[in-house]
Amino acid sequence: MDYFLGLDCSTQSFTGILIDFQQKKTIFSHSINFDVNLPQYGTQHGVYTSDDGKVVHSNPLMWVEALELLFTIFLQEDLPLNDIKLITGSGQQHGTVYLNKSFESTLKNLNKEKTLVSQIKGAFSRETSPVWMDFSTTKECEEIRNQLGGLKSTIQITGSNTFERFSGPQIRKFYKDNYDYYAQTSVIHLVSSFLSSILLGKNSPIEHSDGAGMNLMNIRTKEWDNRALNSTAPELKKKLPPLTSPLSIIGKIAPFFVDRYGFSSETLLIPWSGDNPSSLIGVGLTGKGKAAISLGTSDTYFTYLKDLSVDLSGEGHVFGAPTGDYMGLICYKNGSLAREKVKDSFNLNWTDFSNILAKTPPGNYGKIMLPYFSPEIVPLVSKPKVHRFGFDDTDLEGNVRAVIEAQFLSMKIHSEWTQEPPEEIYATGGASTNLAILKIAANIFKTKILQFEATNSAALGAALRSAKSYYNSKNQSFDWTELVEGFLKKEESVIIYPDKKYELLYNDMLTIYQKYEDHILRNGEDPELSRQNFIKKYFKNKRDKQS
Ligand code: ADP
Ligand code: XUL
Repeated sequence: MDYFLGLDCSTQSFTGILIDFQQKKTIFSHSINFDVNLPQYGTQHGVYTSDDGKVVHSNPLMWVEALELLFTIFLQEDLPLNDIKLITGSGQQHGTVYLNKSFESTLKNLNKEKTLVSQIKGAFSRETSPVWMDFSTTKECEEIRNQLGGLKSTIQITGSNTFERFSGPQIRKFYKDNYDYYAQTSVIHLVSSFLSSILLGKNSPIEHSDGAGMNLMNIRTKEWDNRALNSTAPELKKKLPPLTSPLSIIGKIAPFFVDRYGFSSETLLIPWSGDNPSSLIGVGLTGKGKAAISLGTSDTYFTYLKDLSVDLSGEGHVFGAPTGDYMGLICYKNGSLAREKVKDSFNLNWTDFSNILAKTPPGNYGKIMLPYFSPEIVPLVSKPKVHRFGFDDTDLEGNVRAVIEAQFLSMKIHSEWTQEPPEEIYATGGASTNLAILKIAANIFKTKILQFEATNSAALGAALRSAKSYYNSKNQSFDWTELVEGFLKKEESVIIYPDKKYELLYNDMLTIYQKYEDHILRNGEDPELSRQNFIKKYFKNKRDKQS
């Protein structure tokens, strides 16, 4: 029996998916929600946020406890853990974990009678971990970018501009603000490589796909870049684990897990990756002409890239792909939590929210929102503020449709650098269950959208990466597409087609939306007249609803 386990430690939850490769099916899937199942850590949406919203951390011990809880549930469910051939996982990208010199020795001497949490809690040189939602390193971004020779040169070296959430700027801030603790740090892990180390029982390497989200790895050579390291913090190379390719086998599962949970001592491991690269596999984006939207805590839009092509405007990123190629990605901070803000401000549930989307018209009577509920990554907005044109915050229907239209108008505008318009878009993440949201996305992108049954494509991607690596090691190579397709069952997915009758309307709305971004963010001309003309053109018989 060839079973593979895929894990994913995302912002709000920790998921495990066990697949039976021969039967091409998922045999067990379960998520631990941090706020609900581990309330003792006191997180909200999986994180701790400072009053000004800029500092956002999480608790690495909570992630470890979630892993233990999940494995305990596996035991209770009597899953065939002994038959799992290979395990890997993925983690929310960019977040960093700071460990002291006791980390590795602790991992090597774990006692199966005690919990992991109780044994590793003394191994951190920083109690909490900055995560991808953190926005507190603008100064450090500027310092590193200048050291690297400016915007274009930074992008050419690392694949991305410096971003507040990226690991390099975060590490620099820690070094500057807490030098003593930085000095006591023996190893700095990503969320992915930290959890990979726990399963391995020693420090795990960082793999290329997630390493690309640090502003520290050279995107061409896939090695640590000395210029980037030196621009970030002293002695950094000594504190980083080595880099490795995504499918390389890094060892076998640590004896602790064999003794405590009944895994086979022969279970192989490959390094954990970032959640978006893992989703690339989990939605089957292994060829050109397709794109995916992941509507989780963050909203991301990503594509597979056969060849390296960077975004010199500085908004997008190029990460490694688990296939050994590349992926292009843009990330929005105002994803699910912005949608939830609107939903909660009117005391709605998701069904009410969807019903409103279904009954309000595309174009929203010309009501336009720039939805910066919190600082935004794309376009860069440091000071949160929600801008509304043609309505106010008491307009229930207007706000519900405006937030969704704004999110996809922005995504369409800012994703254009990644490739030619895709032929189809795959949707994943918690909000991808919402067909009313996907319908708007399909109309704005003018592209059909496929909704899969599994919303956690990162964990599924991890299980599939495990299978690919295992069969490679047995010289029984499967083509990625062949490997993935059996699991995704595209023929059973729900397809949402764009409605041709809204093509023109959304073309016009895209132009107006872009003008509003220019107006608010770059002092561009006020597009009020264009908005009024839009209202006249599309809603002339509904004057009572206009403003
Ligand atoms: P992450 O992996 O980033 O932790 P998920 O992909 O699990 O997040 O998505 C969680 C989010 O999904 C929640 O914050 C919630 O807002 C959103 N969500 C869940 N159900 C729906 C729904 N029916 N419609 C819209 N959004 C939803
Ligand atoms: C991607 C990003 C987020 C996190 C959390 O660059 O910051 O999507 O990976 O999921």
